Amino acid sequence: MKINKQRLDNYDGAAGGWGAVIACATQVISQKSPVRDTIAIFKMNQVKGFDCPGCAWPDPEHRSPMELCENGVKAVSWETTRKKASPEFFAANPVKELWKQSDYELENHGRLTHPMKYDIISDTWQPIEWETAFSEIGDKLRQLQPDQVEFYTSGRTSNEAAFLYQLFAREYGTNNFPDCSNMCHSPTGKGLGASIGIGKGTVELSDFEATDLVICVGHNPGTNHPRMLATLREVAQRGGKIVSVNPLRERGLERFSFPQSPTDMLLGGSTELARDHYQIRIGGDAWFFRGVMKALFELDEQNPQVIDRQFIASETSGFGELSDSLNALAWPEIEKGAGLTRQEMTEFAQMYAGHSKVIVCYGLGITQHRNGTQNVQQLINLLLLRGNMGRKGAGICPLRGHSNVQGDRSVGINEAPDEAFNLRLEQHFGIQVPRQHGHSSVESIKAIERRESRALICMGGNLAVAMPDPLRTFPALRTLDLQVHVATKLNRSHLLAAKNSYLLPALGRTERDMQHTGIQSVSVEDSMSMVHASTGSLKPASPWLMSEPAIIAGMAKATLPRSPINWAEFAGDYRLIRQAIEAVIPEFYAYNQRIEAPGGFRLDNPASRGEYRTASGKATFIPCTTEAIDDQGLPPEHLILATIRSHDQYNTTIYGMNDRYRGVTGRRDVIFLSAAEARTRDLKQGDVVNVTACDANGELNMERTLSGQTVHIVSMAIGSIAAYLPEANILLSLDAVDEESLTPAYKSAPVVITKI
Ligand SMILES: Nc1nc2c(c(=O)[nH]1)N[C@H]1C(S)=C(S)[C@@H](COP(=O)(O)OP(=O)(O)OC[C@H]3O[C@@H](n4cnc5c(=O)[nH]c(N)nc54)[C@H](O)[C@@H]3O)O[C@H]1N2
Ligand SMILES: Nc1nc2c(c(=O)[nH]1)N[C@H]1C(S)=C(S)[C@@H](COP(=O)(O)OP(=O)(O)OC[C@H]3O[C@@H](n4cnc5c(=O)[nH]c(N)nc54)[C@H](O)[C@@H]3O)O[C@H]1N2
Ligand SMILES: [Mo]
Repeated sequence: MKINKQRLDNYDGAAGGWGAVIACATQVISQKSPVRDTIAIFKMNQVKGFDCPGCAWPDPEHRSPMELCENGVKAVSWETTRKKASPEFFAANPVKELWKQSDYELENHGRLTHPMKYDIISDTWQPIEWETAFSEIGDKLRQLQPDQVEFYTSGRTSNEAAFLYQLFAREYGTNNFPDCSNMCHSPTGKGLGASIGIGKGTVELSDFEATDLVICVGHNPGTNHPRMLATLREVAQRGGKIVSVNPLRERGLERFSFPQSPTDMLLGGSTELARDHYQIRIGGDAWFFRGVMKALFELDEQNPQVIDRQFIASETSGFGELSDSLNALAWPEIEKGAGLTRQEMTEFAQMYAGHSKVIVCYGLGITQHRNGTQNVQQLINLLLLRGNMGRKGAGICPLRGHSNVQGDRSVGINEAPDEAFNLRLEQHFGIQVPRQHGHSSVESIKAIERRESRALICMGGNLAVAMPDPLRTFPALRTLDLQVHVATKLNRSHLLAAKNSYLLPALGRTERDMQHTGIQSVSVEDSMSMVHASTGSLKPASPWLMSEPAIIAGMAKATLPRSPINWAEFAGDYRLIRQAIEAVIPEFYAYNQRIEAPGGFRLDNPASRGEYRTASGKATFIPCTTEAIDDQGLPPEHLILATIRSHDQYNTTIYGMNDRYRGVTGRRDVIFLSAAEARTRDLKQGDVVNVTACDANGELNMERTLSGQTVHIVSMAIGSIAAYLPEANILLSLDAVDEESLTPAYKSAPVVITKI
């Protein structure tokens, strides 16, 4: 690997611009496939092209052929690379040796080319025939009880593959569906479900054309949803206001130079996005938003127009409870929890009350906490107080993760399915499905740790590395009887090989999926409930690859020999899968016809038109019950750590060693700290420290130390520290989760730093 010179600076450019263009070119060249990439990139997000495997931000209706983004290019060139991890490569590299390599190096060996099986004697992966692999997997699964098997899904899986996958697992007999959304937006599903009756965002792109205020809470679009910057730019250029609530000042929310704009590119122009930045302390959101609401009530005493009582009376329930809960809070407590002053929260409330159409966007800064679900609900409470729901230009916009994580949930990847869904599956397919709820991600790892679960099937992803607490997660996975990984690239989860482990190479989204009825399209759902088709066109990385639906059908046929379902037919014609989805999930009516339309179709979203399918039939204010500041028993010098993504990574996939917008070059061994916290600890820029986790009882746990990290002083809230995932996962506990959704608290680990 070519290592860039290591540097820590202040980046003072805008997001996007020439930096993005240069980064695209560098990435394409490093993956040795400029021609393939160029073809691929021009097909990305186009009608009859493939959906970008990057983020889930929607595409505008009138697509420009040049509408591409730097991190989309990285995701594509990472998949279309000419590098290959072939059987010869595996023969020459025992697992013990591969384990020593970094996550970057493992994936950078290139695309998997053959189905492989782990050979314990030589400690290497060896090629195996597809049919042999399927029949061995089927034999093993038949020897286990269905509830001993975990079926993990990572969110790139298409609707068609995800539907077949849940059908296979349920006919086999389990609801164990750990899913990548359990690690990011399960609090959104739970929180919004209870508040507004649908666990998804309510806005569409056209709402951004009508809004006058966008509040961006705990998300970093410059890196994670770069196409969103074009939308924010339009809002700003129309005179709309954007504010950010984030412990870090993220460059992507400050200024943007649009690579598609000749003026920006040739004249060095840029657009200012958020002008106001509320740098709350990590984990301070529920305090901050309760403070803002309390201030809103105070403003309403002088001007009774501030709170929209008419909307509240006709559309909502729970207003009295919310108001009582805010009355019971004292300002000093709120200020301490939020890390900002009453004055600042009152200013925020005034600004909010001064705008009539408001959208709140949020990301993992809200969800990945012990009170993630309640955090989400405070955002809804704020919106409801001024009737910002169920009308144009207003609403809630969670920034979802993987490009099809929302679709996978919509077609049945759910550990707790409802009875109506179960019955329709049974009626349509003539099978019996289990009623007992299954495991989500954290529960699945704990069941494996207790040796209750004995097999893990992974439809993509890198579960072991994505989960907190490698000291518990890694050894647990090694004890399994069976592991099956359907993947495109080698990663560390694959190296935790168990007795019987299979590595099955899948087609990526850019690649032509030819079945006996012709080239197949799949479909995906974006963050705004739009479902559209995705058709790969590139020659597959190897002739031995199979599509995800075909792999699932192969495993299902081998596991369930008496199944009434014609698995081979489904694998040969994905239109039949879509017909089956439509039969089981009525909102997908006319599925095959509707995905033919350019841009696809929108799934029904009752809350966005003011219909709330909650218990009360109304949009519901849900007060926060976080009683006290959460630092009981912790050492006074502790900080709260958030794990975050660099600009050169996609979850556990590391594309490079830079984090351009935060001024980090050539390295990842960095912690982010404010000047004030550094001063208190007698630290300066470039000092090297160890970071140690505090246990549940507040004591330091030296075993959980991330050592040798370099201090990078940035504009950041007090009491807070940030470091990159997955390196910092050693500091996270598998037991620290949002109680309602079981999402790990990836952004609130108490730690102590010591200079070395
Ligand atoms: N290029 C790229 N794109 C991606 C991904 C990727 O890794 N790379 N991942 C995809 C996935 S799966 C997901 S889920 C999304 C994630 O997208 P984001 O939600 O943007 O994820 P993060 O970068 O983890 O964190 C976002 C922000 O939360 C802030 N933050 C940390 N703690 C707090 C807090 O307590 N309160 C508040 N208000 N803010 C806080 C951080 O400063 C950071 O700016 O992006 C998707 N898109
Ligand atoms: N500390 C910390 N940990 C986190 C987070 C955090 O903020 N902090 N964020 C969490 C979040 S939001 C998420 S979503 C999870 C992500 O968890 P996962 O979804 O499990 O992980 P990824 O890193 O996205 O998975 C990368 C692997 O997916 C495989 N892959 C890529 N494309 C395809 C494909 O088309 N088909 C198949 N079958 N396989 C493919 C490749 O083999 C690649 O190695 O991580 C979580 N982990
Ligand atoms: Mo995610």
